Amino acid sequence: MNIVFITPPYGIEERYGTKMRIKKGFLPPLGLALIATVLKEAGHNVKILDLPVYDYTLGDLKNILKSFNPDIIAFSAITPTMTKAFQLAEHLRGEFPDTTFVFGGLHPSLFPHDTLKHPVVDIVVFGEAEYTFLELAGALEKGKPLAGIKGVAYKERKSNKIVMNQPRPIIKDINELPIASREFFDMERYAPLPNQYKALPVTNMVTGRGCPYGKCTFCFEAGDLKPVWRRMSVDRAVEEIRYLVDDYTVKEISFSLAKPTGRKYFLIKTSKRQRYILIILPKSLG
Ligand code: B12
Ligand code: SF4
Repeated sequence: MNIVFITPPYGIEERYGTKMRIKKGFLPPLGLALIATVLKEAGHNVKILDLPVYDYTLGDLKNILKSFNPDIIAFSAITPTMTKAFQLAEHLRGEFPDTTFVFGGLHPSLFPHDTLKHPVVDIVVFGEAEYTFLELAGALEKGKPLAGIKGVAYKERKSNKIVMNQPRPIIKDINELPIASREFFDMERYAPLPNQYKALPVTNMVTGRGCPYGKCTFCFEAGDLKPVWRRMSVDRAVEEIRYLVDDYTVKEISFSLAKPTGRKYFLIKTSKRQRYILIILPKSLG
């Protein structure tokens, strides 16, 4: 199947309420890259359009999509980008009447029912989506029913009734996931904010999910749906660092975690005695 993932445009001005025109501050959306990697390994044709790093007009976007001829257009959204995701989907719906419109990401995961109430949305994938999306794409390809696919909510075609399937259990061991392929991105378009790195090329890694503290009441990481805290193994992390150094000659890595860490190093908890290993990225791993 031809599957395209879209993140709505969301500039630094909107993110931080600043009037400064800053072109940096964007990092590849690795959640999407993981889903795309899993789908590609299963034989699907996948594209990611991370709109914050492009200056496409709506016309450009439509042309790109038309030449890709998508069976599924999948929108990724967090709460601040939901309105834009809906607007974009509304603009595209008329041009792609036979394409399935899927919504996923943090906000649709928290509010799948509300998201589906919007007429433009066909299906919501809630929670971690690597395996859910793979199963969903397989079912859509073969025209199979969606009932029973864990982690999926959808509108029934005839009645328009919203159906919520069971949630999918979390991925207990995140080391089983493939390395998120960076081939889906124009890597040179990405860099953190200017005061957050020293040398280019710089990129990001996500070495865990959830938060080990999970107690701050204002935070998603501490809410009813808080993700269970899981870490990547040292071996798996080093494997990904090697890939980034060898294939993309990166000089710095920003480790993105909910847990407070800094750039260029990360902490791994080693034992119940609360010991930590500090890993500092060497100049060369070769
Ligand atoms: C790393 C991170 C960042 C990095 C992003 C790096 C990157 N591009 O990947 C940086 C520092 C750049 C960042 C920026 C921002 N972030 Co942030 N970030 C996170 C953090 C800590 C981890 C995200 C992550 O990588 N998770 C691991 C990956 C594998 O999961 P994922 O991305 O969610 O993707 C999975 C699923 O959600 C799903 N999925 C995702 N998209 C889609 C799409 C479809 C179609 C489908 C089917 C499934 C699907 O499948 C993926 C694989 O399982 C989260 C906390 C969290 N627990 O999510 C906050 C979090 C997402 N960020 C948040 C916010 C607010 C922001 C900013 C708006 C902050 C700001 N003012 O600038 C910006 C927005 C940038 C943007 N355009 O998205 C909030 C969102 C709150 C909300 N209600 O929406 C969170 C939850 C933090 C918090 N605790 O409140 N962030
Ligand atoms: S991510 Fe930060 S704010 Fe959220 S629960 Fe963890 S420590 Fe608290």
